[in-house]
Amino acid sequence: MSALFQPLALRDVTLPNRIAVSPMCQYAAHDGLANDWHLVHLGSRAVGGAGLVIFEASAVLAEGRISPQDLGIWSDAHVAPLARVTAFIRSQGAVAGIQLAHAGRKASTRRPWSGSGEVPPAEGGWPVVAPSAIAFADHYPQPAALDGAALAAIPQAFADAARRALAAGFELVELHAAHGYLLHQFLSPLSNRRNDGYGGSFDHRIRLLLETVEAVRGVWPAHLPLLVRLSATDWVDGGWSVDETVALARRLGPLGVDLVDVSSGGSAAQAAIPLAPGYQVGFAERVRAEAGIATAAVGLITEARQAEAIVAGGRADLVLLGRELLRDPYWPLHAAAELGVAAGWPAQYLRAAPHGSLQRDTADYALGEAGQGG
Ligand code: FNR
Ligand code: 536
Repeated sequence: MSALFQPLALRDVTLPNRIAVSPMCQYAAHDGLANDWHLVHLGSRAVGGAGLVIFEASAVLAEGRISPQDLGIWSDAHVAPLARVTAFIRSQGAVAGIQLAHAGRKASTRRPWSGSGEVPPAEGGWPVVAPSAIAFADHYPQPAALDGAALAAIPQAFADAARRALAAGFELVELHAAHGYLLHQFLSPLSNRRNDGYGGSFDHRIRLLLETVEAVRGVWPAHLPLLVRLSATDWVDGGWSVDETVALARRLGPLGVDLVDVSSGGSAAQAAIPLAPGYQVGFAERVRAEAGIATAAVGLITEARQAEAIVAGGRADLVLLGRELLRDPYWPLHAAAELGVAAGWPAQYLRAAPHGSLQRDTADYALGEAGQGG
């Protein structure tokens, strides 16, 4: 029996397996609106057998976009184009989730294939905000410190976005508090130098995230799951640490967070990250064991047996794949075949399914006619 292909229940939502599409910016939107690219890209991965498809970082405010081409959910006009995509994903038996995000000081930057660093105002760039007025790196925008009404508006913006996500047909929301974006900027002492109630001590640095979780949980239905993505470590001395990640995760469960998606990095441009297969899995394992909350593992997970071992070994409840699912949208169907599990091949593709991975009720049709036409 495969652990990877066991369903996972999160509140009233049951993921059909433990394989999720990790959120990945496509830099393909105009005015934040989903379009045919998102339908085909995300839809293909639902066809390919992922149990959960998490839409890319979607900006809760226009100024929270990483690039001008980011997906957004800052207005009601964003709902209908997203709903077209979630309806297709659901029709394929997958669950649609969305990552809600604000880029903070890493906003208003060029998409990767159009150079790097700040988009100047003349080219449509905008002023950016952060916990403190410290730029991420050379060629990044100089942020203004968030204060007063603009700071109070952040949890509200995430809550408004969650309400729109529900209207758009999403069954799962993930808050992006990783990779050096706004919520992570508050967590990390590298980017948060405030001396008010939102900076300094651990309790003060985690406050904006906790308030955001509470605001979102207040509007996101009790029967639907809420996830938070964290960077477990900044990978530099004096930065956010794995111990702090565990302590934070202990606080998230009681506020109604169902699963912590454990990534790393993004706070410090100069960090040296020891990349290796599954290099972040140990963090998910620690959070799961020490904070008593479900976790997702992500990062250089590319092999079926590797993913199976992570779940079977109790190191994480869910695996997220990013780049491997860009290379091969049918990775989950191939993984099922490799693990000898019957997988949900789309009826339209049954004649191409390997014999071992057919479900009993479809085998007659798929294997009929000795593989010739018919
Ligand atoms: C990413 N990643 C990412 N992470 C995130 O939390 N929100 C996002 O929108 C994006 N966008 C994004 C775009 C692209 C093109 C890549 C390659 C990556 C990070 C991604 O979700 C994942 O955590 C990492 O890529 C590590 O997993 P893999 O790719 O090694 O499986
Ligand atoms: C990878 N990226 C993450 C993005 C978009 C750009 C690429 C995101 O989270 N929206 C990344 C991984 C880890 C740390 C920083 C960046």
